Order: sequence, then C-alpha cells, then structure tokens
Amino acid sequence: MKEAKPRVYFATKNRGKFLEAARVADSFKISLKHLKFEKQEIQAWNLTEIASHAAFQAAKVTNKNVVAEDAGFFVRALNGFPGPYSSYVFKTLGLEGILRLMRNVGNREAYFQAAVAYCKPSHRPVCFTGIVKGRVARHKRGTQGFGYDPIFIPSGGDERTFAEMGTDEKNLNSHRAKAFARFCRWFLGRSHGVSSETS
Ligand code: ITT
Repeated sequence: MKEAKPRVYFATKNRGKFLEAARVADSFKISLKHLKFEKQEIQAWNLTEIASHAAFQAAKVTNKNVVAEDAGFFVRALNGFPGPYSSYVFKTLGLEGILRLMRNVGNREAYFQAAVAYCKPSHRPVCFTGIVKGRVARHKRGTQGFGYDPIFIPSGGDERTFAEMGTDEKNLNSHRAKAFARFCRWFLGRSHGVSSETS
C-alpha cells in the first residue's frame, strides 16, 4: 500500500506564496494544503516574531499543524524600508512609489527575506528563514510571480527580474524556497533530533 504523505497546512491569503511553497514541499514529499487564513499581524520589526505569532494563532484556531510565513523586501538605500511593512507599502505606494523613491539612487542593493514558522496546536512554534540578495530594477519587468517581483533582480542571474521567471526558476534561489526547504528538512528529520536552522 502507498504510504500517505505527511500533511501540513499553510495559513496564508497569498496564493502566489502558496504555489511556490507547495512546489518546494512536494519535492520533499510533504503535502502542503492551502488554509485561507487572514493572519493576525502584530506590530514588530522582526519577521520571525510575526510569523511565529501567526502560526501559533492559526494552529490554535484551526487545531491543525500549520505553517505561516512573513516575508519582506528590504532596500539598503531606504534603510531597509519597506521590510516588515512590505504588504502595506505594496498596497499604498506600490511599485511605482518605490521606483520613484529610488529614482536618483546609485546603490540599488536589496534583498527579500522570509520567515516560516511551524506550529502544532498547544506547542511552541519553530522558525526557519531564507534570504535572496539582489537589486532594485530601474523599471518594472515581467508578468509572473507577485508583489515586488517585477522590480527585483536577483544576484548571480542573467539580469532578469523574478517576474520574468517561472515558479521553478524563482524557487532555485528565492528566500521562500530556502526557508521552506529548511523547514521541510527539519520536519522530515525531527524524529531524529534535528533542530532548526536559520540564515
Ligand atoms: P499572508 O500574510 O497572508 O501570508 P501577505 O501577502 O500579506 O500574505 P506578508 O505579510 O508576508 O504576506 O507580506 C509580504 C509582502 O511582501 C507581500 O504582500 C508581497 O508584496 C511582498 N513579497 C513577499 N515575498 C515576495 C516575493 O517572493 N515576491 C514578491 N513580493 C514578495
């Protein structure tokens, strides 16, 4: 008889995040299910704290084994802005607003960071992070992905933005893929005493 894949619920309202994460989980033979859940955002500068709080709440409310993620886009010349406020800034200033702030700026370094927290009901959350470095494009390019993808050029690539890549290619290098891969390795190995990793 075929062994059932372990199942984990991803509490997110962002379908783009879910599709990317599900592809990573699938490569580890973990079944990731979409739990359409409005995560309770606490005011914090720390993605790990926000993701852990969200996972704890979602596990409590749904009584399921849950992962939640908090991610942000950090621009060096803007002292890390929008960072943890990325979701709000995307809806208000938008990509054009960020490009305007960066119009005459030479240093265009930026990075994405993701924190993925796993929580079982009545347990403490465990968190995993991932980063991808790159820079802010001069103009929007590409139609794939979501959020800041059209203005982010990852380092070490061929100058395309994330929005000019498909999910599998973005996943080779993305903050989310790294954080989820760390979670998956831990999840599969936890019965052998493997602990959490971050970077
Ligand atoms: P959930 O909280 O429901 O998971 P969200 O979209 O609100 O979904 P966040 O609070 O983590 O997610 O907000 C992060 C924002 O940062 C997100 O809305 C995007 O605008 C941006 N972002 C995060 N990861 C991204 C990625 O891989 N590509 C482009 N933009 C990204």
